Amino acid sequence: MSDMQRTQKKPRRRIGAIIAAASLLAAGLLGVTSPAQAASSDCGSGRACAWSGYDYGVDGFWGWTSWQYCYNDFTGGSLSNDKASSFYNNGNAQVARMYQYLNAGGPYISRPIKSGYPDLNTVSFNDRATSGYFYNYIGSAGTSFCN
Ligand SMILES: [Ca+2]
Repeated sequence: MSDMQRTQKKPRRRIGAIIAAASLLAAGLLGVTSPAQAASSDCGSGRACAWSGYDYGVDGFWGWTSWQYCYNDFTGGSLSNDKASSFYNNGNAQVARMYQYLNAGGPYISRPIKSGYPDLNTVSFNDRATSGYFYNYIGSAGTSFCN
């Protein structure tokens, strides 16, 4: 990469950060209840859900997915793997996790019931998730029960 390309890239990154900060501020001004409402309308009670876009929405190309117990591999589904940007646990009893690799492999993120991450960048997990589980079903990872 030439020096010129490098200097051209920096301002663009800064503008991106400013836009991100501005949209976080706008989201705050609109009220903290809106992401939860979006989640509860899409994500059925007792399920954990992951969306391709931020704030529990789709990104316009990829979709979203949900599971009642566990889901070994998002690949081939409407969300697909390495696409999740938001995550909500609408379960009624257990912590929900998403893992970076299939069959509960690699690093993971967790949410207690009735809570989520509207932006998975905040936990360094954007576009990384490949499998998802409620806590009591992690032991079933890799079995056909979770396919
Ligand atoms: Ca995404």
